[in-house]
Amino acid sequence: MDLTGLSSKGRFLMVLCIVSYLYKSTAAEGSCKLKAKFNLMGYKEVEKKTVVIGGMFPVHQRLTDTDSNTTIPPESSDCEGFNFRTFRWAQTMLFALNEINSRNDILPDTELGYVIYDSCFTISKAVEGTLTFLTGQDEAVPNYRCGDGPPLSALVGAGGSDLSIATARILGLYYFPQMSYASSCSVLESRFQYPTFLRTIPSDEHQSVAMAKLVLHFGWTWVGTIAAEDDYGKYGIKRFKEVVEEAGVCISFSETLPKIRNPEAIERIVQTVLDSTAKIIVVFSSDVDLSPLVGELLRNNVTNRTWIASEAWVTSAAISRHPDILPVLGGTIGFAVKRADIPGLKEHLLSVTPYNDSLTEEFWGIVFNCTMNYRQVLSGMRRCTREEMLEKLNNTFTDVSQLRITYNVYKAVYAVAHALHNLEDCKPHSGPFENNTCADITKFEPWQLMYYLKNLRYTVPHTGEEIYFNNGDVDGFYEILNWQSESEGGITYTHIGYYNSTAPPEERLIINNGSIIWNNDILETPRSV
Ligand code: TCR
Repeated sequence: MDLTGLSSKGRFLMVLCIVSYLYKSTAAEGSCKLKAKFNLMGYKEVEKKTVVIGGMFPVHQRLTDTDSNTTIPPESSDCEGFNFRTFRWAQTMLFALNEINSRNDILPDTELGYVIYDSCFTISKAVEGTLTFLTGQDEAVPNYRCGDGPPLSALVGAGGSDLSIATARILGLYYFPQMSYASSCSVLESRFQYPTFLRTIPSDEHQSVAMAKLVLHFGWTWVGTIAAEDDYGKYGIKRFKEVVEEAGVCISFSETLPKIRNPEAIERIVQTVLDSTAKIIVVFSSDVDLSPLVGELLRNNVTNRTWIASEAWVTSAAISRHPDILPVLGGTIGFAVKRADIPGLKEHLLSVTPYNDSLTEEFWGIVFNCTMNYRQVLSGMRRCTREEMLEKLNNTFTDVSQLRITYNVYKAVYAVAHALHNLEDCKPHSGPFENNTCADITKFEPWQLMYYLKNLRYTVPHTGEEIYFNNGDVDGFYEILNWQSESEGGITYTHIGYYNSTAPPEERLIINNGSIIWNNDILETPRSV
């Protein structure tokens, strides 16, 4: 394949063409077409060395259906279903980068730039983004990167475990570090298969065991399970079942939530729940995959059950802010990763404008039901006035009360920055590499950064939490939350205990039974049948 030919085509595309000299061969041709819709790039042009960090977030929820017409060249699919929660995660990466760039004690002589991809909750998009990132092209040709711009450091992403499993296999080939904030699946523990994967979210090995311990704690012996049709759901439930079955608990039913819209399958699951005598139901799923089932449970008014929530939906506004959710899901108990307050983040989120990039433009249009696109105005849509105010809204994007995965994103960006800092800070002749050499921040190899990530220990700003990776993983710690009714008829997540995988076995699960309010506002622990 003629690689030079490819680069001269100038098909490298940016949404924000801030990085004019980043890819000389293409920028020289002045071809900055707006084609790769969901890539954001940028760094300030200052007299500093620059390193680029990649980010990948599932900002859209799915691919748009495309017809399989093979008479025209195929194009990369579009995405739809803008998700405010995951867009907050992406914005948090920008916030953390700004914070780091304005500090003098981390990377004082180096500026961090970024490239952010939307993985659209889809493996193919995640793979496409990874290849684009590695190659610097909008065409995914591995092993090739045009121009000799700033070095790439690590990829923060990719979202769900099934996406990270795919991207980690590609990145692993190049020994390129990946720092995940949400991919918790236990299979990602294997350094043999995923040599350069690290994460700031604990492995689900801990969560599955914690859920099993919770079931045993209440003396339940008959439970139903529901899992998302992905690695997160399948492996999470598998491990849970292993532990409870060993302790003599029986599984009444095991259902799988479809990934692709399938109302009949959802109705069947509701019927199974209704027909079963099991009153305790464990659900390992993301909120996106669980939503259709919740809608159907509400329609059928399925009450009198106790739902056990995995981390991915326990504090999801998409589920808990449903009107009339209380009779159905009130009393839910679930596991949540550490929460934090991040000073300044709210202001950053409120400062987003529709002019930043294509994602903020789309966000603005959805939130204010208007458009910036003159063609759409001509076809009758309301034009955005610029007077719209984010401050006045109260939505998931600007809600900073449950910063959990968001906090993991923050920690992940800081981890990469600290590792880069240590790499730059290396003392000549006493470096860790062959013959005591150091790496050069302007042209280091991915494996050299991997060395610093593996040996990293740093303290997170504002919270003081100490982060280090044990074979790529962090310790298993979860807060246990209970969905209780709020005065205005909504739901509050009440803290009823925690699970700490590093404590001695009998002290790992701590629950204050007395503080729990079960479904239907009952105070007595429900029985499993
Ligand atoms: N791990 C899941 C994905 C996921 C998620 C979330 C998605 C987690 N938490 C919150 C949306 C919202 C935890 C996985 O696939 O590994």
